[in-house]
Amino acid sequence: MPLTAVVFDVDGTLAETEETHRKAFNAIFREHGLSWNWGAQLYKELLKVTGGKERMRHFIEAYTPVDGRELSQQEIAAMHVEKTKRFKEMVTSGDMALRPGVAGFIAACREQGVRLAIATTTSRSNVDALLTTTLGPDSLAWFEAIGAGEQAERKKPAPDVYEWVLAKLDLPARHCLAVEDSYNGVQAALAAGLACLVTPSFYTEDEDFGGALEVAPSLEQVSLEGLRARLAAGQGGD
Ligand code: XBP
Ligand code: MG
Repeated sequence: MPLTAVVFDVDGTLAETEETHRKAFNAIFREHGLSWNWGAQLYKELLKVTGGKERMRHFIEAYTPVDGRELSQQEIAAMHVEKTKRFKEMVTSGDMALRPGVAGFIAACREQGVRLAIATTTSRSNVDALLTTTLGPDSLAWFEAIGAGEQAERKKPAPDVYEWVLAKLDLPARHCLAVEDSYNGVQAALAAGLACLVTPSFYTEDEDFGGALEVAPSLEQVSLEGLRARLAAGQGGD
């Protein structure tokens, strides 16, 4: 099948953002007088639940922290709004960089007429902050569909955000390739029918990526021409 569009995950795939997410969560917890502090080892476990609000709820239920039991869904949502604001400030004022090979791969897609899209569980405003900070203010327009947490009833590993993106692109899944860094992301892409290339990230490098088309250390090691040839020859699980 021809490769018509590439659909990128954001966190961990375009950039190593999860440490910034973790610090933003901890800052907001502190400001709310909560005694929670998510360390890297705990955060790795918590990342199995996608979505910041869902992760906070899971933390309260699975770890029963002191001060956690009385938090309502509304309070969690309000704290998450503050966390999103803090994350954006950290991204736009800090030294956030794209992962190696990402800018070149996106440029190659644009040069070769391969359409671009995003499928992420994070909030849309975080995507905008990351793209404009790293790729420039015009870059949002390069992506024909930006599916974010707001668009998906169920977050990854459910296929919802990919299905939303496919509908926006008006393309069948077999014409698209997903790029992900986590097994949750791979499952979402595969469940929506897309072939999936994986570039594992800091928090996901020891995960199992069964079903992926290819696993590469980063996009620096991946040739778009090679992928297009493989998919055209029907090696994408079509
Ligand atoms: C990323 C996530 C997100 C971020 C935090 O998963 O799970 O929840 O950790 O962002 P993916 P929010 O890379 O599969 O999109 O707090 O905005 O949810
Ligand atoms: Mg990811």
